[in-house]
Amino acid sequence: MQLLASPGATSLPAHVIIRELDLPVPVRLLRLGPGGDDLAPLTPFGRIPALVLDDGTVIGENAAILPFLADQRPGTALFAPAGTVERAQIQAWIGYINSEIHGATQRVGNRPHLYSDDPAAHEGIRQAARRRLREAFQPIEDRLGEAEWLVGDRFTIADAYLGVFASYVPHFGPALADLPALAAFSARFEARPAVRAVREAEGPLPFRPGASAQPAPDQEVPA
Ligand SMILES: N[C@@H](CCC(=O)N[C@@H](CS)C(=O)NCC(=O)O)C(=O)O
Repeated sequence: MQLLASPGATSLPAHVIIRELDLPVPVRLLRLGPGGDDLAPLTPFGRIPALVLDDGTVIGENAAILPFLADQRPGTALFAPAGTVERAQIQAWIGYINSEIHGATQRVGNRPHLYSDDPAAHEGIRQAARRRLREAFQPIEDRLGEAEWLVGDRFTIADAYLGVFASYVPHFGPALADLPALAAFSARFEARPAVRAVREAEGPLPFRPGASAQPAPDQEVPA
């Protein structure tokens, strides 16, 4: 197995779970953005993360990859057994973050040119997306105001997924400044030994809202 990733990108949660579970999965770091690696032939949806299995099958999307990685260690506290309410709750948060935080709001704000050909409209789209992003974070803020982690009383794959988006929040400025419980969560997330190890292995965060990701070296992080 091999994980296709890029420094500080939305592949970070999968890399974190590999470290949390000490899975023997090497991580290949690719370059995103202009002049970067062509993801289309490597991944099903032209995006990272992607998990390349030993038989050549490639699985895309955190929503599939995170549970798949956790299931490599049956009984891990990072997920929950099939058929349990906790498993459904963990998957619900991953679905919500994937659609409402990333797809519907964060990506719109970062790439307004995809939503209007008129450059004069881009700033308005960016601001509206940030307002909507703030609203979308409210259920998360509410939950984290009463508990340390999204489900139960322990860190799960849902928290690993949220962790990467929480790390982007300070870059959005005043529109997202008023999320104290999320900020405290982000500090807890970044302090985890697995997250620190991944940050160190991946190198500097290339993410800046409104800008393309900076090229990063195509390198492999050993398992
Ligand atoms: N919903 C996907 C989102 C994946 C995604 O958007 N990946 C971005 C990087 S953060 C990507 O690969 N973009 C392709 C590119 O920038 O060329 C997931 O969470 O797995």
